[in-house]
Amino acid sequence: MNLAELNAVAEAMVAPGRGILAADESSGTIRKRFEAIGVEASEDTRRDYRELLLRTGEAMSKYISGVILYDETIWQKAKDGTPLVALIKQAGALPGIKVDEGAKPLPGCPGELITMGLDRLAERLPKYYDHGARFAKWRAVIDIGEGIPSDTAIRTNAHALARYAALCQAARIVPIVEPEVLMDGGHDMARCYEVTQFALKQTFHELYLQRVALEGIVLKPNMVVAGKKFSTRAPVAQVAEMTLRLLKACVPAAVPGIAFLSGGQSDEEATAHLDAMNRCGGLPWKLTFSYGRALQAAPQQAWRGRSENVATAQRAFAHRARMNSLAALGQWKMDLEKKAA
Ligand code: 5MM
Repeated sequence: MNLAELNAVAEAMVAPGRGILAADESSGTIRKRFEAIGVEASEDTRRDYRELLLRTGEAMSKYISGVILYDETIWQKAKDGTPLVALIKQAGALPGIKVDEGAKPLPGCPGELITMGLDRLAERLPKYYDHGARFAKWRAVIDIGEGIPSDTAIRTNAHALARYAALCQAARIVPIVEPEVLMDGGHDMARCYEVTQFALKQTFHELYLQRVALEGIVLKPNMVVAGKKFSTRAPVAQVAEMTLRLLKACVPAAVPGIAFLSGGQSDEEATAHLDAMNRCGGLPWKLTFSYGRALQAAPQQAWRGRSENVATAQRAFAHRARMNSLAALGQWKMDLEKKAA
């Protein structure tokens, strides 16, 4: 493992004012997203949509440091024959690859999931590296509900994340470590804090046991927010304060950066929370975004599968990328959203 090389990639992923586009929806997830905008999912429509994003010059060259791709996408070519990976590199961003194979039921733990994909991962990683991938992603899914999460689910998922991270670093690929505590339930912020704390503590313990160099990873956590079915939404300042308190207690300073998932927050909430945290300053790691829905909901709505809407969709994507870039610098203002509306 060349730690300097891994560290340089990790630092580039969280460079000031830049963040990650999570465009790695699996075929099932992108089908759902396309259904919502009346688009039939096929290899071609998935390619056309991802090409639209990657050809958004302003977003890709100024605000996006890297793009997480799904296995199908990383091998695809644009309509004119240019490999999609080449579009990313031409814009000055880094190609990344989701290497997990999705979450399956965890035996003995009803309602809980374990992320799959460790078998043959050591053989798959060099192929992605040779094709240009310089970072990877693995997402563990932790649900909060009646009697869950169990210790078993937290520990087993943390172990898998650490095994994945060690394999990535051995293959010269920076692992994005994503233990996602879902915001689907009716729980309050304190419960989110408690569960996320357990997940992060356990994940860093396992990373230590698997001898993962923290200077060569990027952490992708959820923020501390109440479940979607909880009665009230907390003020932005409270989400920022609790999330920072949690991260300071759990994430070693050796980690170059933290790139949040949006997790079902509205576009503006995800931006406002990131901005509020960065305004606090004095943090040992960079804080940026690795958003899927909070970067793509607007361009998907604008596109709706029609070629005549491509330019409008690209403007919508560039706008969200710029707003989140400002938030990563602690320089976002709600007025900027209104002016664009
Ligand atoms: C883009 O969605 C990613 C892939 O999801 P599936 O494997 O379930 O299809 C997802 O992992 C995403 O990268 C993260 O959850 C962050 O996305 P959000 O939308 O939460 O910002």
